[in-house]
Amino acid sequence: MKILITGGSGFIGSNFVRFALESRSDTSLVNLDALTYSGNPESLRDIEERFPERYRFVHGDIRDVDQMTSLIAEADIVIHMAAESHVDRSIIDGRPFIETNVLGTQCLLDALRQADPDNNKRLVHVSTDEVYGDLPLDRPDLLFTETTPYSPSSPYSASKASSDHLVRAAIHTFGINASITNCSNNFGPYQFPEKVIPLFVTNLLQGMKVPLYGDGRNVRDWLHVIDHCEAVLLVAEQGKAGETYNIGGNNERSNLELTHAILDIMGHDESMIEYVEDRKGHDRRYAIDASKIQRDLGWEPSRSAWPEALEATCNWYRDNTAWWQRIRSGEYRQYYEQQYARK
Ligand code: NAD
Ligand code: TDX
Repeated sequence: MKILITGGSGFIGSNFVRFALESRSDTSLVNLDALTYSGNPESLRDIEERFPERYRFVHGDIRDVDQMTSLIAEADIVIHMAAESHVDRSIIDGRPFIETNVLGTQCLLDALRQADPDNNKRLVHVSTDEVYGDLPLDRPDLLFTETTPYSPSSPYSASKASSDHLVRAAIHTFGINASITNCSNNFGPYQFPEKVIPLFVTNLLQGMKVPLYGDGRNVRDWLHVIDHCEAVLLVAEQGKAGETYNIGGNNERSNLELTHAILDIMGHDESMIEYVEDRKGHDRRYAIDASKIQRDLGWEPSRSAWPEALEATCNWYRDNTAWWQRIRSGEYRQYYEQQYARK
């Protein structure tokens, strides 16, 4: 099986590359990535050495339709993960989100149709639970299902919702062989330290406080990244064309609960919390009903147990300081200072 992944040098992408090559010995993989600020070749250095015959990196942009067409022509499966992925950055400037997430997805669909007019190739479009908007804190019975109406609230989630609609339209209009996955918050190794878990852990490792937005009562559902990768690969191999699959960890935590768990693991107390101004339009709660993928494909999370999986993740950042110190000392520093100076 030949897989083309977009965005394979990012957090989920690099974990997917490693998981797919390690778990499928008959699979080769091409990773097309533009190496924006969140794409990091360091995350796949070992893979280049371990799988020289089965892994190839291509530096490129999903908006380059000609290059995408020739890469798709050589693949059996396309896993589309490339995106601008950070809500806070989309609040500062939404334009790159439209350019990559919306225009980029349309370019990928155009390339797919040129490379594969008979719709033999399989596409998995990787998306987020944030397209459904948010849920009230006082209705724990409510969960997002695959038929929940789209109601995105940030520029990021609006751009991901648009990309989902473009894929749905291409399925309906042109009959492409695609499925969409909508997943909750991922955690694990190689996550860019602007997202809450690696940000808080690396702040503590550097003796800094952790900036908690608002009252800290917002709730997220946390899924280990390898559980997500396993689900995406399963959808690619066995999912039905035209179907959407929600993927979640059944692991809802308030940000305050998450923060206390991280402080405990890292040996700190709540004096290290700094309450800062809330995120604009901050979604209150996300929660996924993942019963469809469990029923149809037999998937359920097996690596997201709390707090063990969180502890293993904190330990990974503790043991891999070189990976994140290079990021935190570079261009990202400027973003951090700008972002938290405003709060
Ligand atoms: P990330 O920001 O860590 O990685 C994104 C990757 O895409 C980077 O390697 C970047 O260089 C690449 N990229 C960006 N623009 C590109 C372009 N124009 N052409 C080619 N490559 C480009 O993001 P992530 O957290 O790994 O998320 C991956 C996907 O999963 C995204 O589509 C995101 O919306 C979705 N998702 C993420 C989460 C999460 O919790 N992180 C949850 C659900 C869904
Ligand atoms: O400094 C912070 N302080 C804080 O309290 C940061 C960065 C975040 N938070 C809060 C905001 C959220 O309620 O923590 C929660 C998680 O924030 P993020 O890590 O930025 O993730 P989120 O906004 O929930 O979005 C993530 O999950 C869904 C990913 O970034 C998206 O790509 C994915 O689609």
